[in-house]
Amino acid sequence: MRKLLPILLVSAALIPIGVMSANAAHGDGSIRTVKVPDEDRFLPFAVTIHPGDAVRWFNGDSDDHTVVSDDAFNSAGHRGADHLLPPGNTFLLRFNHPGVFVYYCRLHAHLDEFNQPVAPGPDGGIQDQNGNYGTPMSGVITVLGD
Ligand SMILES: [Cu+2]
Repeated sequence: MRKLLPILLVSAALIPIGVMSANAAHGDGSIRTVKVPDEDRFLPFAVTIHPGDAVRWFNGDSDDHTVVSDDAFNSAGHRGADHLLPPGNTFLLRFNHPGVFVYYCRLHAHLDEFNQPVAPGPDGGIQDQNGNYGTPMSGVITVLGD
């Protein structure tokens, strides 16, 4: 018993750590939702996932939006993505390796000379009764590494 006890203690300590690191390194195929609420933005703006997970965009607004890849920055795949998202529709992308996926709506933002999404002016972006806050309709997905 004197020799067995330390082995049992070490084993008990290692099991939870092994489970935790396995979850951190690999996605479980879960799906995170990014919603377009009743205004020109993606909610939440930033989503962090693991390889193997997916993101589903849902347009809960009353007009068209798009999910467009900012190819100058994207390293998580899906370069060239340009998907129309009509009201009530969903669009899903699965991410299989680490990196970032920076995206914007080409109807409510555009890229400047540095490939940064910028607001479209007074006709789009997040607005209140007094006008435009100057916020481009954009977002970022971060796919964590191992
Ligand atoms: Cu839009």
